[in-house]
Amino acid sequence: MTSKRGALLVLEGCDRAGKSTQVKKLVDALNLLGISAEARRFPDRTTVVGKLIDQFLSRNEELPFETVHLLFSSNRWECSTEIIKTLNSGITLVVDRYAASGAAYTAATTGRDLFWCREPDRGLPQPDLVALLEVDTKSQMLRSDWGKERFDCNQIQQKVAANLRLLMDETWVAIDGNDDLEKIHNNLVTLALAAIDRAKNQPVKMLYSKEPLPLY
Ligand code: NYM
Ligand code: MG
Repeated sequence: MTSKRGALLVLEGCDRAGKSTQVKKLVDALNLLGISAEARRFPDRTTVVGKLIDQFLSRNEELPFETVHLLFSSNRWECSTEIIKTLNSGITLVVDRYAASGAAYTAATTGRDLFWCREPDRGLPQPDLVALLEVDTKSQMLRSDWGKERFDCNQIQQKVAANLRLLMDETWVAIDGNDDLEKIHNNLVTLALAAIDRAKNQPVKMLYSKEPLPLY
């Protein structure tokens, strides 16, 4: 790493928590402040694996949920080298969902424990900050396209919300997603700037491991 690296910032939460809106606003705000930042999202439906995930989510493909779990993780792995390169080139990434969604949704849909669910993501680039947007699950159902995709059901969402809470560690911050949009945004900018500052002189770490990621 020759210069200061960018930070890996992740927004997590149930469907309809406001993540996509906040990711866009945060990237725009950071760029306005002169900080190079880009948005990403998972699942990344543009890749080979992502296309299969999209077929599953839109109910055009039937697959066991455990198989899909590995596809979601695989989708992150196929992007991981590029993510590391981007971070090490000094660009901050603001990511809409990451490994925690993988574990929280599969634990909710299969009943498998969170340890099993986390395992395929071990060794991925570790987020420098995970902001968990928590919303009143009832408001999700008001969305016009609600229920079209798999997992868009209140019972699953409530389990996902509980699982996300269980996955919290020292890199996470919980945010009240029912708050005013601008208030959430301002909060996220403050958290992001602090995380970017903390991360800039440290190597990218490995997820679910104390070892730093070997540079490549
Ligand atoms: N999802 C997303 C998972 O089940 N596992 C994962 O690893 C990820 C990243 O995909 N209901 C689920 C959560 C969503 C669905 O995501 C599609 P989005 O953000 O609605 O496009
Ligand atoms: Mg969704």
